[in-house]
Amino acid sequence: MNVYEGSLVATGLKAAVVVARFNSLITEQLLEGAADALRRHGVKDADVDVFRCPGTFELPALLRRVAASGRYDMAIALGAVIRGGTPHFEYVAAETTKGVAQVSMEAGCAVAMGILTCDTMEQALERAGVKAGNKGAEAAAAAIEQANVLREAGKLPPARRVE
Ligand code: INI
Repeated sequence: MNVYEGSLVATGLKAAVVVARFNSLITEQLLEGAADALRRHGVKDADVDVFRCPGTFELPALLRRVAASGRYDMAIALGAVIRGGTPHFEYVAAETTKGVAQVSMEAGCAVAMGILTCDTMEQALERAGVKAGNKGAEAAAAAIEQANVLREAGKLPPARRVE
């Protein structure tokens, strides 16, 4: 049995972090968590580029452009969608998730989703470093692992045919 998996060693890797400004109280905390995780896993600060967009809805388009640049081993999307009194939450959350998924399938690099979808600001704060970890840091670790396993998968030689 041959098992391929990505390590969490990120020395030499380049990362793009795409952050929504909307609910910046939360998203800036996610960014701090992601930046800290990237640093702790060996990514140099100079190899991390941060891109900001207006809201979570705009994340996939910027993520796509950034991922398509070919400059990065990973692209991490950070946003916070918090339920209000209207169905807007549903639309933003659903379309963004689909958009990020589409980018991840097309991108030549690892794509990770650190987008909170919460009922309340309190829930979001908990997931942005207060009580339930930091989803930005988790997304960064996932991006590193995925970047490394994608690289392993990209090195696979074609199967030899026995005829
Ligand atoms: N954007 C968010 O990032 N989070 C939200 O909770 C949110 N809500 O609920 O409205 C939100 N809306 C803005 C949206 O992302 C777009 O920026 C806006 O619709 C302009 O296209």
